[in-house]
Amino acid sequence: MKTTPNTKTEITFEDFKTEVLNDYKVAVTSRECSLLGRREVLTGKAKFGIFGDGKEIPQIAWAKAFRNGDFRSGYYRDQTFMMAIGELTIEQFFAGLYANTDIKDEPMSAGRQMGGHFATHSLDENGQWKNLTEQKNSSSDISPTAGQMPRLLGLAQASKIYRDVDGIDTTKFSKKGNEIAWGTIGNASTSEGLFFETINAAGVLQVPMVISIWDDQYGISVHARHQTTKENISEILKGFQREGDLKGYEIFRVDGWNYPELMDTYQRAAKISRTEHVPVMIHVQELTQPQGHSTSGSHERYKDKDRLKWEAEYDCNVQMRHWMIANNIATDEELTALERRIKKEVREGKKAAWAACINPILAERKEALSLLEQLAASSSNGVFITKLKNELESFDEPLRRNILTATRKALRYVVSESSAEKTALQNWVTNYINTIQPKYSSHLYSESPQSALNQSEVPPTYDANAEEVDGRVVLRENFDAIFNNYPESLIFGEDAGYIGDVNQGLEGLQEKHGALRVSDTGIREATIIGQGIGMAMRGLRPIAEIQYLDYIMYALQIMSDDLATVQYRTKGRQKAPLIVRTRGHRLEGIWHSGSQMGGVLNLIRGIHVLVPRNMTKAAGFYNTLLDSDEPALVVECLNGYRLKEKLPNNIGEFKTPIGVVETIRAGEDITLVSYGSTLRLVEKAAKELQVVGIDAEIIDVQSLLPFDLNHDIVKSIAKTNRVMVIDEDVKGGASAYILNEILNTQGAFQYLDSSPITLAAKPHRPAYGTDGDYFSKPSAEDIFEAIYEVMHEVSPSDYPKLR
Ligand SMILES: Cc1ncc(C[n+]2csc(CCOP(=O)(O)OP(=O)(O)O)c2C)c(N)n1
Ligand SMILES: [Mg+2]
Repeated sequence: MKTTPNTKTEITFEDFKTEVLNDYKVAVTSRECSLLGRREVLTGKAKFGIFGDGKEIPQIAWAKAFRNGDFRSGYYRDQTFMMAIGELTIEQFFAGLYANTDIKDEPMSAGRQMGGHFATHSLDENGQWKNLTEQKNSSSDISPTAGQMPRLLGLAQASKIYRDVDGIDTTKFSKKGNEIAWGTIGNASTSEGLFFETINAAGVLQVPMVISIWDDQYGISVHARHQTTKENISEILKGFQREGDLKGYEIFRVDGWNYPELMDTYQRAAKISRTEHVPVMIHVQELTQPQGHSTSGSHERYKDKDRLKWEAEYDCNVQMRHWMIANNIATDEELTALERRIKKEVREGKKAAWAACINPILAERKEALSLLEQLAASSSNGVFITKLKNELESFDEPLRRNILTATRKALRYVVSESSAEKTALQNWVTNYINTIQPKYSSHLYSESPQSALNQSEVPPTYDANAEEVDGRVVLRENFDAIFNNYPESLIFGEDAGYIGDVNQGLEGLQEKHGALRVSDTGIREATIIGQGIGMAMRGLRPIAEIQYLDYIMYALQIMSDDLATVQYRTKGRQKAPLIVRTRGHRLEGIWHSGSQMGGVLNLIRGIHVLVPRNMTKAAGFYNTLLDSDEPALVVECLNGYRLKEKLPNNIGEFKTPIGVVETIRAGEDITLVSYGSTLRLVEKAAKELQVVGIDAEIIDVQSLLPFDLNHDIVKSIAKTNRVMVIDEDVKGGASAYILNEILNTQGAFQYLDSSPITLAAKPHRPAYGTDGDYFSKPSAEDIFEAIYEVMHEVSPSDYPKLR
């Protein structure tokens, strides 16, 4: 069904006709899918539908300019484009609508995302890179409007890096940086900050990015007058137009129903962007929504008669049809016949997709029904079980939920019976859940051999007379080794380039490794992450630096919605092994001492969260991560850069393992669990406690996500029978997460002789100054007294009340 870009320089009118007719065929096929798709939702076979109707013709033009190796980062309106590049068949379109969980039938997300969220496979079934230069690529869509923009920047920047940085093996990723990253966004979504942040950054970076704005004047029901100044996005972005030596954008404006002009515009845009690495904006105006926004409502509620009339007339497919007839490409009758054939084809495709989706479930139900029947025959509660069976049998279109509801409930009726039939059903249910659950839950993290969890520890080693250096020097030496060992690695962030980061962990490295690999960025945290996501998706190994943990809030949405879900939402067919480097915890005041770890932990499942207590540990984490294929956040201790550490002699080689805790002090009376900067206070308190006869064991968590995979903490608690978790987050934040892991996941409750305690910061933001810190975060005295109090409760005579 693909469009066939004509590469011959001279074509006959017959060739031209064939090509145009084929384009029309794709547009009409896509439209039929939208129309029938909506019906499938309204009749209940599919849950929700959001379609590409009214945006077909510009996408045909775009597809013709799109080449192998190029990338798309778009949104839910792009089904025609996906069809035109040959990456979405009719059957796959409906498989997405039905949430078919088989990735062979539903390659976009294996049913995890609603229809209209498109993707191609960058990885094979073993999680290894395919050759991206030999295929057309689409990064996987997300629903938050404009959330596709930050990633788009990185996808485009990768071409620049591949073109301009020597020494990278580009075989699978780039041909001389000639790839364009193509973005799409709706007119209303250009109101989002992420859009403006990305547009500015791409203008600064001068990357090959072409962004199409599909303008249908609405964002659901809200008209452009409430969205965009002057109701015209390209008008207000005019200042970005490049002029003479002043670099900027090339901006085009074109009507979305004008087939020949669209063809011309997209070819011109591609040429400029591909050869000159200039960002291009194409404002595609006068588009329509023939069926309204989505299946959730009708547009007659908010569009007046004139608008609806205009939309019917300027429907891009209708306009193309007129143009074809006017230019003798086809007759009305020929087109009507073609449209009829397509209607039939789409109906058949839909039927086939439904069969592929429902047949496995019907087979599963058959097994369940037979087991239920046998159980009913053997049970004294047979009547009730038969009722469940009949109910399950009555569904014309059963869900897996129906199968499990019936079988699980049936087991309740035989709870005090014992029979072979019961055992058979018990085993079947357990097996069924074990087989089906991964369809919905696999690939939150990498399941490939390069998973971070498969990396083993390589301890740092030291010369006998190893030098004591500032912590930042360990990091700097290690980053230097990383840039030597991994030509595809690069780091960027605010002040990360010229001065080598605000704490000098990259001192001198820009001079050594070049301004493309160690670079300064604008102050724009979300798109710093986006740069990283996009480049990581194209085979590079970016390290994105967020200057302070406090400011990760600006980036957290994109980390949560995009980065954390890449593997999950593609069922392991795309990855973005981005390392996010930041620094945090104790320094000064409300905006430079944040410890919003509870929020971070809860929002970014899918990204490893590592909290090294010193710079050697941090460097070891970077080394581990670069040998793995997963994203991670590394939070360095803001107050640790000037503390002395011995310089290892195996820089660039030692590795801190992920998900492994370290006992940094052995003790008998209580287990203290903490991480990062707080550990130094915990160690101080432990020393002072020793003086009064309390012997504390200290465990450094190091890795919050994943958490203590070997369950070493519970082993310590089995010995001490007491536990306290100490951190700088608010109560109920990270300390609650840690305690839940210890008590529930590790089952430590059974060993406890005292109530488990969490010691955290005050609920307000940390106040400025040394006393501000003392009265906001747990101090060594707070820690001492909290532990002493536990021991006082155990033995008031040994530990009389302090105050
Ligand atoms: C961040 C965010 N806010 C709100 C929504 C709900 N929403 C989905 S689509 C949409 C309107 C988008 O309009 P526009 O960008 O013009 O695209 P169109 O659907 O018109 O093609 C809204 C508000 C969302 N998905 N994400
Ligand atoms: Mg719109």
